[in-house]
Parts: sequence; structure tokens; C-alpha cells
Amino acid sequence: MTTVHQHRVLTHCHLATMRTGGAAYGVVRDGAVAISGTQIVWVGAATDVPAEYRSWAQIDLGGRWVLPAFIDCHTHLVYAGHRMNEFEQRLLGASYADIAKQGGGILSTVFATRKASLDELIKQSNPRLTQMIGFGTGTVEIKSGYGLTVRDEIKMLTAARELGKQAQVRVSTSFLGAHALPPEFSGDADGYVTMITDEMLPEIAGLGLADAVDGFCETIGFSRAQIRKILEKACDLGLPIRLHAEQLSHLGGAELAADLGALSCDHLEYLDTAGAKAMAKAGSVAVLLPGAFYFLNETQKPPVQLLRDEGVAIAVASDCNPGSSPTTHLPLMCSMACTLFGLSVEEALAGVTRNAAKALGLGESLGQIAPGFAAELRVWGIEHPAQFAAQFGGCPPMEII
Ligand code: DI6
Ligand code: FE
Repeated sequence: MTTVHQHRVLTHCHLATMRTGGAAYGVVRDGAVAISGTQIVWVGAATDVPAEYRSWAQIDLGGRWVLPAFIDCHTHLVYAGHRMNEFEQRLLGASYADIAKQGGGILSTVFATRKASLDELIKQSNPRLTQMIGFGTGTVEIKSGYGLTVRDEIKMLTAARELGKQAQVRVSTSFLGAHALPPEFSGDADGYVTMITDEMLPEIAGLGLADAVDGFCETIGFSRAQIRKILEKACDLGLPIRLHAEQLSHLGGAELAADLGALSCDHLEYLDTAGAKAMAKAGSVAVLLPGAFYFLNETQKPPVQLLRDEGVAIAVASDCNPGSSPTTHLPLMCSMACTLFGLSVEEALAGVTRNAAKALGLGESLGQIAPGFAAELRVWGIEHPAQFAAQFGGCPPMEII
């Protein structure tokens, strides 16, 4: 980020503030934003800029639009290798679960990631982060989960932190030790879970490498009972939790995680009413991942109307990973969330700004253009905010300010 002036006012622009309670998208036409350092201090109509800000540097944006930088709140951006062969296998009829059961899937990325050095991992992951930034993303959640040993999980989380530093974007890390059963624990999932709770979690928490703890609650992942042990340990250690839940089957993981106060429950194609009610009660965000739904050619859609009816905040993320969603394109995910899941464009954009911030526990300071919020903004050459979802696959001209 290039900060030209400590105190500055963005003028001659339209704002999609993503605030609730006003116009769609929180739009302020012919608006202005006063920024002090890294914080927004004033937002309103250009004609109303208070006298105290008029002596600040005025930055004329030429009638373009300003939005909060997008937040990709669920990614597996750090990994080595690729799984293009699996895409071909699936086109010939193999399912994602079949491939996983045959030792491919997540485990094939585990082998490649274990082999890679920290530097190599950073080098392979960096182009993905660069692409994300080009699509307007300014905050990325990055999970571990392709190491599955203390050493390799630490390597992944270290790579995630280092990538954020190098690219000067905000990175939020999640420890996902319970992603797949590593081969050395074959037939002993409970033994692996014990290693996670007794060794991996305390060590990773002690190093401060995880901003949250995640798990894969699924028939091809970990059971509800196993996930409970991990999430409870995370809570004991004072770490926020989130969970991959109800993606391919209904195991009740969302209800479990929400009852434990999860920041988010993610995927949710098979979420039921009890799960949605528990999420509403806990304020857990529903993170929808249309890229995985699309790429795996799924048919069961997440219950969007149920989430709306229960008042659950909805976020949208890329799930960027080599097996089920090899994409870095958050605007395209907005498009898919609209066409495949039936979100409005405003819901989709809230899903990559305001609600994505909430999913990361940053809802009070990130993802909206409002006083007191982070001045992490992007300037877009668009005519209308719906363009992000309508012009799928492309990306309007963008500038980082
Ligand atoms: N759910 C997902 O969508 C990713 N992980 C998970 O638990 C897929 C990860 C992969 O296939 O590599
Ligand atoms: Fe995922």
C-alpha cells in the first residue's frame, strides 16, 4: 500500500460504503472520505466536508467508485503442487470423495507440501496472492491443513504470515490440523486427534501462529465427536473457532461449532434448521463457497432463505485450494453466489466485505467505509456496483489507495 499523505480526503467519487440501514450498498453518490493515517475519520457528501478536513490533501478520484477492499475469509492459499489430474478424473466420473478414499485428494497435496521448504512454499503460493490482490482482495484468511505434522503445520502458518508481510496485505491464519487423516495415523483417527489437542494446538497457540482454529467435519474428514475435542481445546486456549461443516453430508457440525461460539461455519450445503438457529443465536457467520459447489458440480445448495429467515449473516469466499476450488477470483465468487445460490448482488458484496470481516472477528473495524474503520479501500472504474457480479470472469480496473 502506498500511503502518499498521512491526512487526506478522497473526493470526486461515489462510495459503496456497505453500511446497513440506508441506500442499497450504502451508496453515497458524489461522496468524500477523510482519512488519517490508516483510519477513516469522516464519510459523507462531498459538499459537506467539514472545515477541519478542507486543508488536508485532496485526492480527486475522477468520478470513480470506492469500496472497502474485499476480504476473502476462507482460503487454503498456501500449498505446494497441483491436482489437475483429479479434475480430469472427475470429468470421467470419479467423485471428490472417491478420489480422497483412494489416497488422492487432500493427501496428495499433503505429500507435496511436506516436501516443499518454507521458501519453496512461499514461492509457489505467492502468485495466487498476487492474483487475489489484483481482484480487489485486501485481507485473506489462510488455513494450514496440508502439513498434518507439528513441523509442517508450523511451516504452512509461517508461510502464510510471511506472504502477508511481503505483499503488505492483512492475513488472518487458521490452524486446520483436522483436515485429513495423515497416513502415519491410518486407522487411528482418535490418536491423531489426541496429537492435535495435546501437541499441535498448544505449540501453535504458544507460537502465536494461529488467529483461529478450523476443522473438517465430514464423513471423509472428522466426526462430530472428534471435532468437539479439538474445538473445545481451542476454546480452552483462548483461540476463536470456525468449522467446515455440512458440505457433503449433514453431521451436525454447524450446530456443534455454533454452540461453542464459532466465528463462522463454512460451506453449509446440508445445513438444517437446528444448525441455522444455533448459528443465529451465536452470531456465527455462514460462509458460502460457490467455487467449490461449482467445481465439484454439486447439486445440493446451501439453504439461503433459511439463513435469511433466521437472521444469519452471510459471507462469500473463494475456498482457494488445489482440489475443490482452484480459484483466486473473489468477484467471480460473488457472481456465482448470485447465479448459483440466489444471493442478491448486495448480499454477495456484503459477503466479501462487511460480513467477511465479521467472520474473521474484525466486524467492528474492517469491511465498511465508516468513521473508525480501517482505511483499506479500493478505487474501481465501474458504472454500478452490480458490475462485480454481472461481468463474470473479468475484473474492472482497480487502484489501491
Ligand atoms: N473443504 C474444502 O473445500 C477444502 N478442504 C475442505 O476441508 C478442499 C481441500 C482440498 O481438496 O485440497
Ligand atoms: Fe475449505
